[in-house]
Amino acid sequence: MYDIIGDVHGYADRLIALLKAMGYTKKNGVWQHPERTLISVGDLVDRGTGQRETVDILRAMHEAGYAHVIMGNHEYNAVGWVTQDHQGNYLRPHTEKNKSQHAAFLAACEGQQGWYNSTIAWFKQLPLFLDLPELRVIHACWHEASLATVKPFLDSNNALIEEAWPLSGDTRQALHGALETLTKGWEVALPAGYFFADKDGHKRYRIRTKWWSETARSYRELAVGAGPKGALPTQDIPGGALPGYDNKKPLFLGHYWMRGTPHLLTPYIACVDWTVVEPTGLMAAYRYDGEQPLCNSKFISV
Ligand SMILES: [Mn+2]
Repeated sequence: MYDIIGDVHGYADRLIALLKAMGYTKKNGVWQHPERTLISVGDLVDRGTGQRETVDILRAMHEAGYAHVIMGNHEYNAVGWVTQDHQGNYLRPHTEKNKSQHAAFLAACEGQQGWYNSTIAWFKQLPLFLDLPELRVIHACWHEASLATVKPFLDSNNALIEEAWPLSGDTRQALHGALETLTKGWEVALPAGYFFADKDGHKRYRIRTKWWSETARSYRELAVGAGPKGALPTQDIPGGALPGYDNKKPLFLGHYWMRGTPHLLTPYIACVDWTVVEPTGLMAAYRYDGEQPLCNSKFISV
């Protein structure tokens, strides 16, 4: 069965510790388990000191058939950093904010042009999601309408086709919004005058939502992740309706900077990103053995 691991963000030492804790061993240079397949929810890069090592570990596992790796928003942005639209603009604008978010990866790639080119090419081949018989995996938001929008732009492995990349930055195209939703989540603009500062001190005027929630209605209840919740309005989000989830199969996500002891979001949804990037955070996984609903006791973390 499957071990689904959270965002690594270049913390290769924590990744290795988690692999060891789950009984994986390194043979012929490749981490592997005799009975289990690893699944990474993406976000391999940015922030930590083991950028290249993280990619090398997971790419080797992927290519040897011991792991699935899907695209996180950081891989999506890494491709966009070096890929231009039809007007010659980078898909990921080279602003100071974007540059600082990507700095650890770019620094690790300095003088490593061959490795960098090869890694970007590999990122482009990563599927946006997995829909296996037993489970689904996506980085941020399983949204049927967005999945339908991107479908004509996907290859048989659910990776974006080459022609889709230059179009993906065009905010007038439905493709752009759909990719943003799938990889970055369902975001909602705050009412005029409201903002919060994220963990890097950048002002944010939109919140990431608990898009799966069937009960929460207000901005404050629906906000997920970093940011002082107390600063958010208690009024309901106008129009209200969030996509929700159909619970047809267990779903695994990364992305959300969860804090505390790993636990399920709902009986059918597990986020495996428990914020390894912070000193008190965890590198976590969910060890899936076919159970429905999911179970809090199946999390493991280091
Ligand atoms: Mn992440």
